[in-house]
Amino acid sequence: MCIRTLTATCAIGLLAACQPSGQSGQSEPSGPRVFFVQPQDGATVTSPVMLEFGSQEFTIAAVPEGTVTETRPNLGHYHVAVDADCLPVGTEIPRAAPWVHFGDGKNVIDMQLPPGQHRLSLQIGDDLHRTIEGLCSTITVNVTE
Ligand SMILES: [Cu+2]
Repeated sequence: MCIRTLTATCAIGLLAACQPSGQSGQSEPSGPRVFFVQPQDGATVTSPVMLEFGSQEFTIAAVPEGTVTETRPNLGHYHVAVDADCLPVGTEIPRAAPWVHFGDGKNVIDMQLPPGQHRLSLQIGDDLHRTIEGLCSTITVNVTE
């Protein structure tokens, strides 16, 4: 929709519809996705680190109470892991370290992290905590004392 010469105009009026391609080597396809609102990828932070998650074209909801036997379509909750990668599609996310489930539908946590460089993976799981295609994002942060 927006050609390159109109990028400045687009940035003002049509930010959502016109994202320059090739930014930092990553294109951002449209469609459902999850991302860290903060911290930024590559950020230098101090512990505890406030993590905030966001989603686009996907609904975040708490897992229903009681025994859950089926999932609701296009709906899920966040999971975050420290120094771990995204799990393959369809995997049940372990209810154990390094994974933390946000089954209550929350999107923030103050996380204690030891100094050094850490990889943070944010991944959506459905009501049965199973991963969904394309809904994972990994960033790296540097924790200083
Ligand atoms: Cu879960």
